[in-house]
Amino acid sequence: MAVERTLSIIKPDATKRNLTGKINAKFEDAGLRIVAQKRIKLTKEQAGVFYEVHKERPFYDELCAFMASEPVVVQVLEGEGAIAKNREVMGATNPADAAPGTVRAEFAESVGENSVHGSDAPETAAAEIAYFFSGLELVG
Ligand code: FUP
Repeated sequence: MAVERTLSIIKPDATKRNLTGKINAKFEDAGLRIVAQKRIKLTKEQAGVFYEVHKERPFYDELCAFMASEPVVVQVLEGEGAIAKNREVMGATNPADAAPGTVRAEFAESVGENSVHGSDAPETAAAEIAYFFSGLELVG
């Protein structure tokens, strides 16, 4: 399997509870390498652009407000099959459905406040990485 890069976000519910290190440990234990990382505070507009694909969904407004409510940690994870591996480590969107040991099973508070985001395909990974990082910031 090819080495990939994927965009990960540690969301406001998790940064607020000081869980960045615990979540990063799960990524690293799974063989994912954090090749770029920064803590930023999004505006609601910036969150809205990031989640544009969900614009028509009933939860869009609440989602954007939540993502702008506290700092987030945006990061690029690298590894063999990193996109699927990261989603495995994250667990299902709704923590009630997330497998034991996954980030969302252990830390997420609800389907909306679910601690982490991870890209779902190579095309979205490339676009999402470019939204937050310049090439100079990616040090593999
Ligand atoms: P995921 O790829 O697992 O993050 O899930 P989605 O792309 O389906 O959803 C993106 C985000 O929208 C979720 F992380 C949280 C939010 N969401 C809700 O708030 N309610 C829903 O019913 C579904 C998603």
